[in-house]
Amino acid sequence: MTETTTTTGSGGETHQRVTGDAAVLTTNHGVPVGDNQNSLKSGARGPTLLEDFVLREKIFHFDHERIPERIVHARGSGAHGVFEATADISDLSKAAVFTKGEHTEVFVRFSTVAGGAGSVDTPRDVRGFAVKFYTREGNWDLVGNNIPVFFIQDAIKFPDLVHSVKMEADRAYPQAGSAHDTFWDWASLMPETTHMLMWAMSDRTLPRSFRTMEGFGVHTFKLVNAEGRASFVKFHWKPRLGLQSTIWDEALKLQAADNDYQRRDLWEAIDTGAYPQWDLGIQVFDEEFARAQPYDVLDATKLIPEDDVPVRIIGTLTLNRNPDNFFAETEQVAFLPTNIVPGIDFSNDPLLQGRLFSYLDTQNSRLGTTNFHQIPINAPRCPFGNFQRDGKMQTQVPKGRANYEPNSLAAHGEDGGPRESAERGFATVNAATGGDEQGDKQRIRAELFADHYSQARLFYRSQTESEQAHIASSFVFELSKVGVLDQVPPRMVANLRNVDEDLARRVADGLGIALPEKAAAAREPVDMAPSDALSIHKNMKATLEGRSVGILYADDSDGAEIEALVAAVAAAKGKAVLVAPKVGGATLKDGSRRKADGQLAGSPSQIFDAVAIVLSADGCAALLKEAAAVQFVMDAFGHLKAIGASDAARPLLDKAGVEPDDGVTDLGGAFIAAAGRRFYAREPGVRTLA
Ligand code: HDE
Repeated sequence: MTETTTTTGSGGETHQRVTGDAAVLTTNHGVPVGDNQNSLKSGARGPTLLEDFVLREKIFHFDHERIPERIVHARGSGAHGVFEATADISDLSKAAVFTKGEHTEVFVRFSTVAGGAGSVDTPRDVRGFAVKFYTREGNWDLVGNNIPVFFIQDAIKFPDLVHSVKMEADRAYPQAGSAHDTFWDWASLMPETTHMLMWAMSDRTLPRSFRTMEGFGVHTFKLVNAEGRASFVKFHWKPRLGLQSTIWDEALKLQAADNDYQRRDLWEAIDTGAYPQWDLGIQVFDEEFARAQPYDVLDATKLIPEDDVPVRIIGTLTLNRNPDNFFAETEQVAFLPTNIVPGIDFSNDPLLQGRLFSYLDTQNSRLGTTNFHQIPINAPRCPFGNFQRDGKMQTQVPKGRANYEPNSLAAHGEDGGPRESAERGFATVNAATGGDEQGDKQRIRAELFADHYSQARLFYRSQTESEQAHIASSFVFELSKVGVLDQVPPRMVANLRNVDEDLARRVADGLGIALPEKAAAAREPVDMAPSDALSIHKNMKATLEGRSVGILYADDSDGAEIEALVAAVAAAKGKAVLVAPKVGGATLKDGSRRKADGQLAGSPSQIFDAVAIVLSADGCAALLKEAAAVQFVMDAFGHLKAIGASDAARPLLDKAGVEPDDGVTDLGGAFIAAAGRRFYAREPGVRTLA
């Protein structure tokens, strides 16, 4: 079936979209193409002719299919959705997007930071969490990350950060990872990175999926109410599925198993109607609170403990539609922290201030035109218009003579164009009421910015024992990858002594180096009360919802056992995935065939959250000689996952070194309960951590 639809864009222009397979193929200029298989030649074996405009246009366009990838956050995955405001915060903000009951369309792009567009989904890296709200008062972009703080305090250091972490300038590796000389050289010389490094070395940078990570606006912003009163605010996204992360060995193996692990997870979740959801929370505070803290709220390397200012939930984000086209939408979407709406405002955070310049600028080099706002994914969904004109790729066709203002064209019946509105328009909060300070022009930072360690310590001390071990081990791993720059690891450990002596000792031991002298702190750190909100383990949900169970079976397996499991997993809102030695399936005990979803060799257990082994004695005996089967079980155990097994499958568990614990069960209800969890207590028995 062919369907041709004509839609009208926001500028009044029309777009034609043809679906189906029977429409006539045309050139870009609408000329029907008679032959899409052969170029025009002078004789069957003769040269190709320059006059072949069909060939030339096709190759010309193809040659220019790629645009410059983002300098950071190049690899990303996007989705459409809706934001629903669920609380009345009109006392704080007049923004339409926050009107209780208001539904606003959104586009969200998740990303890694360091790798190129074609890199993998699972390096140890910060994740971008960028949300474009198409509000009825214009687009608001909340361009955040999955970590609430940042590496640097001042925008002037951003190019240094990015140069140091991306692949090294001469050798062009490593791709997508910070475990190399130049990053740690730079970071160890920049104590202000310490707090963010703690987060980066934790499992926060190994999220299990985009659906199970938090998002943060990072900077302090302002909310402004109808009376013009401003309050400070921090934005938080809290995943409905709770927090989940992988562990390092698993992340490494995931990279081999599926480069697109998180992109696929997001796509499939939306595709199957398991719409990912986050609650939007705000931490609101005033100037008096800000002044009383031992840190500066304008410093992006600091967070505000939730125990001091609880997060208040004001809305829900639901991602419910996959993009129609990756390039047109996910690649061309342009996020701008300068996209702000009446009722929200910037703070003087010097990092945010730098971003306000950068993003507009980068879109011109990436998308090649000042008219990038006309690309459908970037265009506001509300009416928009002004007197800006022309430029590359102009798609709007304004009528009449009004391209200047003021004008009096209306007096003669001509369209005079739009006008500013003091009532409805965006008005910057007066600095005096916004709580900001100004002064002489100086290259300087505020006094409390000099405290680089208090919150790094707060973060470390808020973690569980297992999480602390992961952090120490990550530092050891990353610093072990520093090659010739011998001075770097001790310099880093010297900084860590200001965070926590035990952490510093563990990292030094893990590296096999002597504990260096403590680095001098620019400002002595203070102790802050630990906060449960900073731990992943304390914010996990024991649920199968959003998790997958790999069910390994083979010839002679019991079909009833398999079906019971599949039904139980589905009832618990999980996803069952059948894995067999051959993807065509296996012949079950009753002689029937059961098709598999994945072949064993291509479906290692790291792509699942829990595994079930359903084998007969004969089936098990056969798989004992199959390395992929042994590895399947061994990795599930090593990655701290639940393993359910039929009695006859025990020899496979034994060969894989599985030892009994709460996560090793039979195939009944105990398995379904266990499959929604990870068994971190198992870890000391399966690997040595720093
Ligand atoms: Fe970005 N950042 N950034 N960044 N950033 C970009 O903009 C920049 C910072 C973040 O999915 C670029 O369109 C500067 C903090 C995300 O398209 C660029 C500074 C946070 C994304 C840029 C920062 C972020 C970007 C590259 C320091 C968390 C991906 C392409 C002053 C709050 C958005 C582009 C997407 C992308 C500059 C710091 C998050 C070059 C100069 C802090 C999620 O403009």
